[in-house]
Amino acid sequence: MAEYFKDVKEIKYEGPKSDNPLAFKYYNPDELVGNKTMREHLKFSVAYWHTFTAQGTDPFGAGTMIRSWDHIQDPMDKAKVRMEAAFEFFDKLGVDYFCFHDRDIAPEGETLAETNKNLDEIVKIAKQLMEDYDIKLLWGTANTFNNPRFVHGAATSCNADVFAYTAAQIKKAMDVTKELGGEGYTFWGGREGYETLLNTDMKLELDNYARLLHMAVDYAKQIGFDGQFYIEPKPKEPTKHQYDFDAAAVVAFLKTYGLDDYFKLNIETNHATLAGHTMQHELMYARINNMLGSVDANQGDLYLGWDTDQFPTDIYLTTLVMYEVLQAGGFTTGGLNFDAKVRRPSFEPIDLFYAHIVGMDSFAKGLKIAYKMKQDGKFEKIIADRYASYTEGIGKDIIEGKVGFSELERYALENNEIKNVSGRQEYLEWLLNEYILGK
Ligand code: XUL
Ligand code: CO
Repeated sequence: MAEYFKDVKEIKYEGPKSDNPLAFKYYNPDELVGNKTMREHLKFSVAYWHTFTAQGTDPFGAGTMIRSWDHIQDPMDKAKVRMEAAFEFFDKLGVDYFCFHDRDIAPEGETLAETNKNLDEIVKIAKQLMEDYDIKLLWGTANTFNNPRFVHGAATSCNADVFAYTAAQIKKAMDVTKELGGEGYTFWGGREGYETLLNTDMKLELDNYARLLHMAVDYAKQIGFDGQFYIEPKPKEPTKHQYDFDAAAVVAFLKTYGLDDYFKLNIETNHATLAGHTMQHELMYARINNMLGSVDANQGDLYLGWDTDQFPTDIYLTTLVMYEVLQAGGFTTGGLNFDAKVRRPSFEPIDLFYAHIVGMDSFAKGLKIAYKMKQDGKFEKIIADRYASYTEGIGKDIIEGKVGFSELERYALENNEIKNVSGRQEYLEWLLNEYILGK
């Protein structure tokens, strides 16, 4: 097999003193953090679409990426070579997982049947490479947003033919995910939303979205696919308003339609930011609803209002993400998928390595800090103390449902002195700094 990234050898752990940007300083895959190795805690995955399919286009300019398969004209030949290159990349980087959309890995044909045939051919190659390199599929998904047929949405399109096409495409993507032993399957509703309410039957669209998800649940049972289903919230972009707005909206939607037993959330940092939340907020909301499933690891730009999908380098962010993941008991089926792309001017193949290495090291460092925070239990104790009034007296009666308005009125009328204590935010930020900066 040809070598596609000739300038790069296997990326190794060299420790914090190393100044080699093609080595890990913090990610030491077999190092134990508690009773799990870093590799088991972090479950890194590469996103096929950004790293292998995308060419660096933006709304104002053409692709810039230089890739060793650029010269190949035939789309199927290109897809095959790209797949081989991808596995060489996963292997050299030392990740155990990847994620893909059906259309990232194989080109569309003239008809759905031809498209499915193309997909089958590439999946066969992927399956063999997965075995050869011992790489697993974190999750699969269907791209039901790019083709112009999805102009009005996919499951939420006003056009029933598009709904049918969407169902057929997702059915196939689930087959393929099962075939490759995928640990999960993600639904990201890129165009499941609206541009204007003046032409939108919101009730029908939401009902139809739920109908499609129920069909997916039924089909998973039918074929014996036991991977985890995820919904990935995002408030907008490409659609003006997307129904899977944020974790809270998705949890409410799943509960409303009786789907909550079958889905968890795949939370993405830049989507949280677009919804006006911190990533920690989104993760915590999912966690307290037992729905924290997987993470699309990236970060946005403070000065840009769109989904920039940058590689995560902010240690405050990676620490707080891993703190929530540890609080949730760690990943089971999910992991950290780098849904991130190199900047358009970072067009050389080596930039793909620099980008993933800094992302992996940032998360490894974040894991270690978060583990120490959790082990020390200082933040948990501060929170427990803050709510101590609910562990005794009237607070306990409220929690246990022993009192109603009348009893509480009697209590309040007699309790003429309410005492509050400081929330200590600045102290807590100092404490977080203590962990992040280290002694
Ligand atoms: C888009 C996005 C998607 C999903 C998978 O913003 O995050 O790539 O992760 O469809
Ligand atoms: Co994503």
